[in-house]
Amino acid sequence: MIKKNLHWLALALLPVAVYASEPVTSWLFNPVTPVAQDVRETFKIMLGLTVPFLLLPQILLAYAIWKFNEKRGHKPATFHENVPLEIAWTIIPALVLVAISIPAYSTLKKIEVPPKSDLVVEVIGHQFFWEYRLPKYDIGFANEPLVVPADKIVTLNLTSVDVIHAWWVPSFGVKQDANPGRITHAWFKAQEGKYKGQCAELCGPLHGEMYIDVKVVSDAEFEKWLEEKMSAAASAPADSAHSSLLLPEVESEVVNG
Ligand SMILES: [Cu+2]
Repeated sequence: MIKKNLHWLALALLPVAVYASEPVTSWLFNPVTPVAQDVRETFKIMLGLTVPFLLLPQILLAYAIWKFNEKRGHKPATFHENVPLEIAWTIIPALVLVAISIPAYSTLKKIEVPPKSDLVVEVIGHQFFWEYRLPKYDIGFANEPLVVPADKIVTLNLTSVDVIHAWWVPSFGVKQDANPGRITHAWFKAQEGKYKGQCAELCGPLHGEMYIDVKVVSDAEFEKWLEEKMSAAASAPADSAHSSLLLPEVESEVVNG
């Protein structure tokens, strides 16, 4: 009998064991920005606080089905209500929700309020590619990786020329809509590396091909890349120069909080 019980218990505790052994999050992207790290920590806290609410009723239910089975000679109980129990199962989840809201709001604030920007990048969604402009250096390009310096605050001003797109790089914890006629903001401060993303708003038949590549490089590499881009822009015909036509007011709109 005890052996049978242990089987149930082992089965019920399996998700806890899986969660405790870290790899449960290994299928997610590695966080490489402060925001992404906060998002990951918030996710873990939420999972830890909510999984017991999933498990406890299931364990109790399985136990009750086994223990109070009619075949085992149990007569149905006739009691109604249990006020202390009902108060407890209202107050405890309410307190857990309050506990969840603390890291959730502090993470949201971090996402919404960018620190002082080191580099402004205009991100423009097109059906079906991404265009980037660095107004400070008067360069722009499309259909190639965005190159930014490591450990610098990169502010993104996003918009779209046609439909709603969304610039999503999971490792950065950035997922921001790019809306036509509006400018939205996002920011990141990433470690060196190559990161992949994807448009995250269904924008048409080739939406699935709107990949995002970001190369986060050292200051020296970034300077070198800038020089190449600027000399290429200087030698190109005048009409292909990338002035900030779509976003004339963008620089003054940057949040430098
Ligand atoms: Cu899309």
